[in-house]
Amino acid sequence: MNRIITLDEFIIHRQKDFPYASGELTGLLRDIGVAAKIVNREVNKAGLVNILGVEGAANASGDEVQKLDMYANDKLIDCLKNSGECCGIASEELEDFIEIPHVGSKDAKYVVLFDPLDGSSNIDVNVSVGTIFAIYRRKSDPKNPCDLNDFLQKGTDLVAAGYVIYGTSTIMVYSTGRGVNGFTLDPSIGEFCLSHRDIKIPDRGDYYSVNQGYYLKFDVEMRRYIDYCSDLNLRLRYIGSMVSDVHRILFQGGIFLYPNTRKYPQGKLRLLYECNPLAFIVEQAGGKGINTRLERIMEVEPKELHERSTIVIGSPDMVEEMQNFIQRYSVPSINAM
Ligand code: P6P
Repeated sequence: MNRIITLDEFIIHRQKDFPYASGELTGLLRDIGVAAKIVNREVNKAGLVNILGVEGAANASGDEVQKLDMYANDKLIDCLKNSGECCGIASEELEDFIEIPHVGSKDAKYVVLFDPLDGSSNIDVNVSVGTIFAIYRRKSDPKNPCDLNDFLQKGTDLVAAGYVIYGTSTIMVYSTGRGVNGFTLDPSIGEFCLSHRDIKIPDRGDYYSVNQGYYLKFDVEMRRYIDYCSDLNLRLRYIGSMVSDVHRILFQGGIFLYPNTRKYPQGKLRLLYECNPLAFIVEQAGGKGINTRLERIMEVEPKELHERSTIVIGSPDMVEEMQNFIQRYSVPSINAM
């Protein structure tokens, strides 16, 4: 039986990969692990909300019951505040970024962006949800407060990124740019334990993941590709929780797509704290991540904190096939003529 390796032990051991690392990133990743354990506890109780009270009502102890995504948001901020390693945070739940005050004399080197509870609408029907996080080195002067440019960084500048999936088990998957590893929470000891070492995505898989309900609203190249997947008898798996859908693709191979629709002409998913971190993970595992303009997701220059993007990520051979469909079937837009 293999020896248990906890997340903390693994992070500290791998800190040696970074000769100049002085432990700040290690502290950040451990803080995110703590927040994930706290969120996991509440997500798993969500089914009891009728006993604990619904959002906005006071629970037995008189505390107001929060929406779980706001709860997750606040817990992540609390945990990241303590470390002193993070000078700023941006969240899907917050309109603007927030500056984190200095802890002691420490000059925080990093900013963190996250979607605290992606797919939270699925909680009411007991479907897996997830936390997605992205860590960048700040660009501004450490003596000054962080600024927007610290957050508007390309995916290629990511220092670390990952996600936590709260499902049949709770798994944290992350990368610091040297491969991808997964840690399963063992509730009996309250530790994330190394369970998936050096994850590699298969070159192709039997699954495609897209909201086929929008089929008639997709561009012709997307419809042709979906028809192609159907002709290949690939299996459609889409539960409307990006972390869960991408997690399946990462482990079993396949392709996840959220293209432009009439409602979301730029795509629905957020570039900075959904597309970039998951594309980083998929690329680190040997996969590919592009948008429907055939740009590598991680090379897109962000312009706004909450900007949206189209996304096609997954097994390299399948993303390349999708690229060919876009090249072959896309109709140049009239204004491009
Ligand atoms: P649709 C959840 O709301 C989310 O942000 C992602 O987790 C998910 O992939 C997507 O939106 C689902 O969107 O339009 O298919 O319901």
